[in-house]
Amino acid sequence: MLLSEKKGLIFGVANGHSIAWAIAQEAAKQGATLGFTYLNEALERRVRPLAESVNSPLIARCDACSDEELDEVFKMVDEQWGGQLDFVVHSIAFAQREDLQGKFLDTSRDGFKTALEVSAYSLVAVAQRAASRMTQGGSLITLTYHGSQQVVPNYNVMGVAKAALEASVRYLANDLGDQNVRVNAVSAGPVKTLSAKGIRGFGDMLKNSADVAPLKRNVEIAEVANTGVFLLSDYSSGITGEVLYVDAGLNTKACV
Ligand code: NAD
Ligand code: 0WE
Repeated sequence: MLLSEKKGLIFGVANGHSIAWAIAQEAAKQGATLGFTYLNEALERRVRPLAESVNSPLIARCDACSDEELDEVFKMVDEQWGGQLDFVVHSIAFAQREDLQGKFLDTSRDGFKTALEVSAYSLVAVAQRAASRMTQGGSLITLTYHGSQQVVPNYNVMGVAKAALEASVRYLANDLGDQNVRVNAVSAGPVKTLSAKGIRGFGDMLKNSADVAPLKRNVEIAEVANTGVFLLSDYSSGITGEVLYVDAGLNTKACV
């Protein structure tokens, strides 16, 4: 088993369709002990049974914009796991709905701040608290999307937030390398999740992506999860500061 003896925190499960949940399931299968956070009471109802199904007693509410709630989660790690932490899955993103349509040009100051704080700074805030507990080395992963590199219609401020997130992965990897804490991102192709559901035209996008991608299909959520677990495991011990695409090859294609 790839993750036996390892303990990890999973941020970003909303329901059974979340990418974070797919990673958690595979991590549990590979022997990891897991802790889960959820954003609010509404999601607690969904996350608690999922966490219990993989025997995780560590479940905490955590809005990644709240330093107090973040501190509380890591206090639970200290109390329940004696401060031992081996990995973190960061799978959090949010932009105001009105900023995921129309022109990026129209992004408000407040919308920009929200998207960048929730989707990019939250990784820094998590890394600050996780790294000091990763005394035997560790691995942090986050989820990103190609809209950080090229213009994807309507992705708008989220593309800018993902560019900040990917740069943060490189800077964090450099800061934490000397304690053998690795930081990487998985760049997933489009996957039908709660976050994707609200997006107009997502169905057409899935269809088009499958036609264009070298593998002539969309990526499966389990494939994203398997790569996530690889990056959490010692099999990836030489990889840090990297953005690894799991998108059936879609990012390699030019639009001609
Ligand atoms: P999802 O809706 O299941 O997950 C998003 C999570 O972010 C939710 O659990 C939500 O509660 C959490 N979140 C939002 N604001 C938060 C806050 N302030 N504090 C704490 N948590 C907060 O959707 P998903 O598709 O699984 O998204 C997970 C990650 O994968 C995101 O970073 C997303 O950008 C990325 N991603 C998704 C796709 C896709 O097509 N679905 C593709 C590439 C990357
Ligand atoms: O990162 C994402 C989506 C993240 C997301 C989704 C929502 C929907 C609901 C962030 N904030 C919100 N806010 C809401 O109110 N993806 C990679 C999926 C995605 O979203 C798109 C995409 C793809 C792909 C938006 C436009 C175009 C393509």
